[in-house]
Amino acid sequence: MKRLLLATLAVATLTGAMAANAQSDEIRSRMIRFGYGLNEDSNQGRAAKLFADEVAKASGGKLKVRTFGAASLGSDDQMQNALIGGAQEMMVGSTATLVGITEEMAVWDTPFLFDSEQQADAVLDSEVGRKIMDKLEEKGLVGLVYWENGFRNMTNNVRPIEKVDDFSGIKLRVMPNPVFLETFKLLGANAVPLPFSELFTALETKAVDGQENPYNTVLSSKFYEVQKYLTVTNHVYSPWIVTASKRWWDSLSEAERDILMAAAKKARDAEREDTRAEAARALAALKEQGMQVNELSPEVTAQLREKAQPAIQSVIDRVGQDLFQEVEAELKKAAQ
Ligand code: TK8
Repeated sequence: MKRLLLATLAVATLTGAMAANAQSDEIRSRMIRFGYGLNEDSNQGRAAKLFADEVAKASGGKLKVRTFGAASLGSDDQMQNALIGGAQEMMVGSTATLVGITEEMAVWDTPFLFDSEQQADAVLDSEVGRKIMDKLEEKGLVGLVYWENGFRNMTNNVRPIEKVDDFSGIKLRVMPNPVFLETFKLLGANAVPLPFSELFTALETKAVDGQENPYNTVLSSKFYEVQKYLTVTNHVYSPWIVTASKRWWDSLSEAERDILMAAAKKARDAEREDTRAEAARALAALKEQGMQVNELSPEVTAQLREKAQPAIQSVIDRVGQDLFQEVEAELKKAAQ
C-alpha cells in the first residue's frame, strides 16, 4: 500500500514538473506589461515601441507587449518592486535607481567614468557588464540589456554654471541614489533625491532649482519650459537597463525567452543610434526654445573631477575593489 502511494506520488510529481516547465520550443499567448518613465515621444518611448513590434513579429503575434510610458505604472522604484513581486513583467529604467537593490550597479554612477559612448558600449556589453547585470537575479530581477540614457548635463534657474562655486546653494534634484547624492554635495549643491516622475512639477513649482539629465530628456520632458540655464558638464554617463520579473521569466519557455532577448538587443542597437542622432540635434533645439547654454573650460572640468574624487572611493567601497578593477581593465581595453 505504502509502495503504491509512493509510486502514485512520484508519477504525480513528474507530471506536475512537466506541466510547469513549458516545452522549450513552445510559444504561448501572453500579455507583457512593459513600463518606462519618460514620455512616449522620447528615445525611451520609441525604443519600447520598437521592442514591442519586434516581439510581436517574432512570435507571430502571440507575445503581446503593451507599453506604458510617462511612469503610468509608477516610478522606476515602484516598477522594480512590481517586477520582483510578479505584478508586472518588464520595464526599462536607470541603473542608478537599482542601487538600493543591487549595490554593484553603483559602478555606473562613478563620475566621469566613460569618455565616449563607444567606450560605454564596449564596457557595458562586456563580460563584467553582464556580471553586474546577473547580480540582479538573486533579488528577483533579470537584466536583459543596457540601453543608452546618455551623458548628463546640468540645468537650473539660478545662474549659468561657469565655475565650481556656481553649484553653491543650488537646490538640485538628483536620482534617488547615494552616489549622485554624494557627488553633488561634494560639488557644493544642495542635492535633493526625487523620483523622475515628480521632477517636472518640482521644477515648475520651484521646489527645486535644477536637475541633470541628457539633452534628449531635457527636450522630451519639456524641461526647457521651466529651466533657463543649461551647462554642458557631461559629468556622468547614465545607462538604462531592460529588466524582467524573474518569477515570470522563469515560467517562460526557452523559445519565448529567446524572442524577448533578441528583440531587446535589436531595440538596444536602434535605441543607441536614435539617442545619439537626437542628442546631436537636441542642443540646437533647446537653444531655440530659449535656453541659455554654456560650456565649461577644460580647467573647470578638471576642478569638477577633482572635487568629485571622493565619490569614486565610495563607489569602490560599495562595489568592492575587485569588481571596480575589472571595470577599469575593460575600460582600458576599450580605450585602445
Ligand atoms: C526615467 C529615469 C530617467 C533618469 C532620471 O524613468 O531619473 O533622471 O535619467 O531616465 O530613469
